[in-house]
Amino acid sequence: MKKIKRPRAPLTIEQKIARRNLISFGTFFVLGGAAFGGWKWLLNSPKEEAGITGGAHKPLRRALNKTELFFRQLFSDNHLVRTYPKSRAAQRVRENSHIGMRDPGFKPEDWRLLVTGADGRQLRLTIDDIKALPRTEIVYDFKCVEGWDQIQHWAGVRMVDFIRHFQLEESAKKKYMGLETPDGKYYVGVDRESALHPQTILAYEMNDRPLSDGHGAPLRLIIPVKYGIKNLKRIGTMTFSDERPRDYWAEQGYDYYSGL
Ligand SMILES: Nc1nc2c(c(=O)[nH]1)N[C@H]1C(S)=C(S)[C@@H](COP(=O)(O)O)O[C@H]1N2
Ligand SMILES: [Mo]
Repeated sequence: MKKIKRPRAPLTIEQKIARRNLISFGTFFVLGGAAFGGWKWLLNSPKEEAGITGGAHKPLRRALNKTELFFRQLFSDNHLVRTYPKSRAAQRVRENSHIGMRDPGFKPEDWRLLVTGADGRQLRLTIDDIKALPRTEIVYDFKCVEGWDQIQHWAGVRMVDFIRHFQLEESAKKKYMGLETPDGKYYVGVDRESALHPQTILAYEMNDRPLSDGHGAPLRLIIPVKYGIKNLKRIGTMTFSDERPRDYWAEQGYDYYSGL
């Protein structure tokens, strides 16, 4: 005898809600249990021997020690901004605002990049010091919060290469990098991950020519993961801190991160 499959009656709204509640409730318990288990595992994990950081639980310590891993993760190709062939780059590149670039006393030949490490160590670098490092190029879509964008071609040194070369790794572990114009009138704070993003560069060329004054000569920030406002032109100083450095547009109410 053939069994006839009776079609199941469609669930009523109430049944559907009840079922969904049961699922959410279950998920809550499972996840909650996992979190609690994880916490207990951490609490019961062995403590490391006495020392500078003695007493920290080993799994935490392991995470803290992974500087190399930290840098390697920043190099992951997962979050790269889209790039274009050079032929797509604009020849007439837009020039926007010039805050911090109107100091009549500014002499390009006297310019130095003043870097203050987290330990207080100071570097005074010439543009040639910076040009001596490996050169990198990028062609990408530069975006300004005012509503325009343009495919542009920049060249300079990758921030990570700069950090490594001048042995600023310890400083670069701070949560933020602060950059200011030589006269201190325009300034930005950048979160560590964005500052060390593999596409972030200290740029000294545009379209294969040295930066013009208006575009930030002799050195500017090109940070493709951020809107234009963070791309500080004419960098004078660089600092590192766990506190947020002051930020010109954040003070005017713009998002501090201004990420894309
Ligand atoms: N020193 C300085 N840097 C600055 C600015 C500025 O006014 N002063 N404007 C920012 C803004 S809002 C944008 S969109 C870009 C514009 O860069 P550009 O003039 O090379 O197009 O620079 C950024 N960097
Ligand atoms: Mo902008």
